[in-house]
Amino acid sequence: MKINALSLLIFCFFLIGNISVIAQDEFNYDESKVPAYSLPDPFVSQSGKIITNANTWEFVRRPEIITLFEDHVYGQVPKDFDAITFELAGEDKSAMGGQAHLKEVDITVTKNEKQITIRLILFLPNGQTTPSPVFLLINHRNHENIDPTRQVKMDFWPAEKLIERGYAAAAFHVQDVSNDNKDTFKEDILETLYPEQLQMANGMRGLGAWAWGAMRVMDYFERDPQVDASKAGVVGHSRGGKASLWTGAQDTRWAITLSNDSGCGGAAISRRKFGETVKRINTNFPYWFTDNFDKYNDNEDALPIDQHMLISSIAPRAVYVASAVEDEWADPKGEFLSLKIGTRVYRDIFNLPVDLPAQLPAINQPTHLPYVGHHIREGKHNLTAYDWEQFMDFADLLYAR
Ligand code: GTR
Repeated sequence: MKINALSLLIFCFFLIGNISVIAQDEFNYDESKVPAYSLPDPFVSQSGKIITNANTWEFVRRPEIITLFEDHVYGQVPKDFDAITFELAGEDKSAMGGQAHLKEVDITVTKNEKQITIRLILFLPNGQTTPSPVFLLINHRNHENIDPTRQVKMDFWPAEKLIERGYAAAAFHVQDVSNDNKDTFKEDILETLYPEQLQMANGMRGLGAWAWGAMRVMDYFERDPQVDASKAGVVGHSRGGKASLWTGAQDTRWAITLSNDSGCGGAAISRRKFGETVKRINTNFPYWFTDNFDKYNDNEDALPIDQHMLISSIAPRAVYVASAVEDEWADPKGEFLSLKIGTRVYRDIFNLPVDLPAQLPAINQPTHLPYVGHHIREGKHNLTAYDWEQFMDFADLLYAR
């Protein structure tokens, strides 16, 4: 049979048409097609004990939940090392036209005579008589987003605006701890400090490494007299938002945990399978999660946790979930539900006045309760000046209490 150019072209169109049908069918954006699901109960321990008070929450249920997330989702986050040092690598006491004091701090962690260094960029507001509250951004985008020279200024990290409002602006790049790349993610802390983790099915991977990095920055905050470490917020966008939630869930030193458009493996309920799914994220980004997470590809109902319990484990410290209406891939409704259901622990265990609306709130109408914040803004998947303004408004309220 002879294949001429026209029939080849027709065949190609046929193929492309079918591929796009397959691609669209694979992911659900239709609320009526969200499967029925039941969520694991944060208030019942693994041995069946009903958790009713802060003591059993703190000492029984919360540690269980953290271990479940380690074993099934993010992997362990080792905390042991031999030494940590902080070295001022650069300083400008009149940065931002005199408004801020810039410190570039090298945080070096040593284990078994091997070292890695995280470069922290920190702007402190000048003219303060008391230590400054601080926001730390876990930056996974280009380095220019956190430019210490401020020749480049991006809304992704509006350091000038933070300074204007009396907050210290801090950021580090994830590449210092684990490169955001499936081939090279091991090269930093994993191969250097914690190689045994790479052999474990519940070992640390990318997101855990980034959370580890944020914790080392907190180690620094606790030692800098210009920083009020008791008023520190950890912020991340998307993959960074997954890492910030995992940071705040484990490390109780953070006063506020903020996630922006964190989606699947972040704030969104996995069982909803709306937009990005567990299988899709494990396929595209296998190096973010621990190996055991693969067991839940097309099998979300078997997860012993869901993401609402990540929110619960932050209690009673403040938590903020931000979404964008055009970011359906991250499932804004699933992100809100997770916050709504997860923060029942704040109310029922810690007696905090947390009562989120029953339905996903309207666009650009933030809900700022004393310990829980939420907004869904107009626009796409991104971390914007609007998001940061809400984060600061929320922190203003919390810290004024
Ligand atoms: C998307 C990915 C998400 C999210 C995001 C990001 O492509 O599917 O899980 O993390 O990237 O980090 O921007």
